[in-house]
Amino acid sequence: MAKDRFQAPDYYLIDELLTDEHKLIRDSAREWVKREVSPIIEDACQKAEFPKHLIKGLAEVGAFGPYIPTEYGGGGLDQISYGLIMQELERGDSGIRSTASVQSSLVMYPIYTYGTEEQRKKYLPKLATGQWMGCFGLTEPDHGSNPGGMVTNIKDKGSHYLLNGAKMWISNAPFADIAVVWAKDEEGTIRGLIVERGMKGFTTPETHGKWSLRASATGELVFDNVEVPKENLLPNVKGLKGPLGCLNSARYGIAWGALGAAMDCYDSALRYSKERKQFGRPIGGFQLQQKKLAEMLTEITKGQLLVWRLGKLKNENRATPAQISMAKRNNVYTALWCAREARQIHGGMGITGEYPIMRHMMNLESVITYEGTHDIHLLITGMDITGENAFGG
Ligand code: TGC
Ligand code: FAD
Repeated sequence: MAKDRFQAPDYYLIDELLTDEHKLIRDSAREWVKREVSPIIEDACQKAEFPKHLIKGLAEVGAFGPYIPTEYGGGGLDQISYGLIMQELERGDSGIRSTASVQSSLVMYPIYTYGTEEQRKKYLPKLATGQWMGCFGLTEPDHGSNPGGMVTNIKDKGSHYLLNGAKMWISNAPFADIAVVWAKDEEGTIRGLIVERGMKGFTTPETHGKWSLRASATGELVFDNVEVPKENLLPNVKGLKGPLGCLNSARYGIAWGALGAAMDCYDSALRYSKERKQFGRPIGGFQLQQKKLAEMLTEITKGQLLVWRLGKLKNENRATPAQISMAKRNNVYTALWCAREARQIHGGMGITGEYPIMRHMMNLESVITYEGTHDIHLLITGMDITGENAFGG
């Protein structure tokens, strides 16, 4: 890949809405991505390998549990800081942001929010430093958009729970030390458990052949009569609202993250349009290319304002799940659309690994599906504004 010359677009001077601390956090994540991610990411994607050596650096830039209190090893930061870190990581690659999203919002968040004090102390500091990595098992082969239908189950055996079932499409599964797993108890109530690698009957086969998120490891979680100690149950939540509460936090991070990918595509396309000449002039001088660039910047700017406002609401505990759905849906779609426009501006070069465009585009095909599909988020908005449930069933 060519040298990383990224310059972030900020058409509406949104920097002025950020504190000095926000900018410091954002800039250090940006520098780290330029130094550590950009030089190796194309190769990692081509080889379909998760660059595990980045875990230490991710912890050092505060990507693991930015908003978890410092007494548990987290960053103690606000929600806008969290968003900015996700934006910068996904500017590098969606798979790198995915690793951090899962660790922060889908593993540390539920342990912090639904766990006991002992669980917080045992797991959170090690997750914050990346000494332990986690994954989140909600989706099953037959239950994706409808996780409430899950069949993975636990039975109370007195001294322990007996866990059976399978999860699929699980980010970080192949190398995770622990998994936060959602399963139904004998009454059919969804409960969360912490399952540790090494427990007998627990395996994590890797999913191969992906054309998307190739620098992120994806796998299954298979539970064959796994004996999970009772102290590994997350006691403070019951029902689907447990996993969905985690998703609110992760979807919020993705709304910021996807903009990072969009900004990278725009920046690369703008530079290319000034440097590439056809018919004796830079292609940026043609109206058709200007239309693409102007519309990309317009959509990015709208997305930036959306997440900034959402972050303010989230800091005040006023962001609703439906508002988060709107931002996730809009910003991921914006990013995918920008990637497609940028790909055209780069002409044939746009399909090569010389530029980040095609990698972002393929990654975003997963991002638009995971954490609730584009359709599901529209239905969440539809239900919120009409009061009518159009999910069916
Ligand atoms: P429904 O009857 O509407 O709700 C059941 C209970 O949950 C509550 N609830 C929420 N609570 C917190 N946050 C939310 N966002 C919530 N949405 C609903 C609700 O109030 C109710 O509570 P209670 O107390 O009455 O029991 O549930 P439903 O079965 O009709 O399903 C609703 C639906 C479709 C919106 C939901 O299930 C959904 O969002 N589906 C999409 C599934 C999804 O997003 N899966 C993501 C898997 S994880 C992942 O993709 C990680 S990728 C990570 C990476 O690599 O970055
Ligand atoms: P389905 O639910 O089968 O949907 C198929 C199509 O039907 C979609 O277009 C959908 O929008 C549409 N559809 C479904 N229901 C309706 C409806 N009611 N009305 C209209 N249209 C509908 N999950 C985890 O638990 N943990 C992870 O870490 C994780 N990581 C992932 C990583 C990757 C790379 C990918 C691709 C997925 C990951 N997922 C993870 C799973 C992801 O959350 C699911 O793929 C997603 O929720 C959709 O489920 P599905 O793939 O089963 O699609």
